[in-house]
Amino acid sequence: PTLKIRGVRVWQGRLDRAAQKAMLDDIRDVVAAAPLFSPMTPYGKPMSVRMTSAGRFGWVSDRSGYRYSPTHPNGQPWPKIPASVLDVWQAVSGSDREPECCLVNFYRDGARMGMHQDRDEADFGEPVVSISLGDDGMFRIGNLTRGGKTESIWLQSGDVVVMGGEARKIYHGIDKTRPGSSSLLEGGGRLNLTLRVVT
Ligand code: MD3
Ligand code: FE
Repeated sequence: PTLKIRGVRVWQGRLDRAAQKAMLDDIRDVVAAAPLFSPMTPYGKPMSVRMTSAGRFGWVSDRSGYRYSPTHPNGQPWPKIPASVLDVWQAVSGSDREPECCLVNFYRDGARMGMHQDRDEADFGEPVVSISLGDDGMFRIGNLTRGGKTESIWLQSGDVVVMGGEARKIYHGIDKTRPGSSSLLEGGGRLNLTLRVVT
């Protein structure tokens, strides 16, 4: 990794422009098969980040709460995780399992993700791998409990982040994006792919 912050490993520039474009094409196919939606929080307010998934399970949230589901809210199974994305997992995760969920987060201008832990998965021994595409995103890294001092870094298109071991349960979030910072996505915005073993 080019950077290690509180156990979070960051590979800056892990994907070159050609690899980013190829992956973006694959994600376009995923989004065509499983359209982005605005998950409803249990409080009844839609999230500002739009989402979809690929893999055996996808992350959904509605008035009855959030959970992993084998189907999109439209009732269809999720598309397969693209090989270009699986290759990154193989290269950096150190896991001998395959990811079961590729969550696709799409940030348009003003979208953000509040500080949270990823704790809906059965095995915290399995890492989470994140791939950033498009506009820069300000990633905030906190602690194992809510609150306390935090550190922030800008994630750029092509950066890969791995949360394993202790870091797996750290509070984290995306404060903002930098609109117009990347020309990768035709209409602008930031895409983040997170790979997880769920069961
Ligand atoms: C640190 N997504 O989908 S990815 C999420 O950029 C999520 O869309 C952010 O947090 C995004 O849950 C951040 C980086 C990330 C993902 C999972 C983590 C960092 C993490 C799990 C533990 C610690
Ligand atoms: Fe998260």
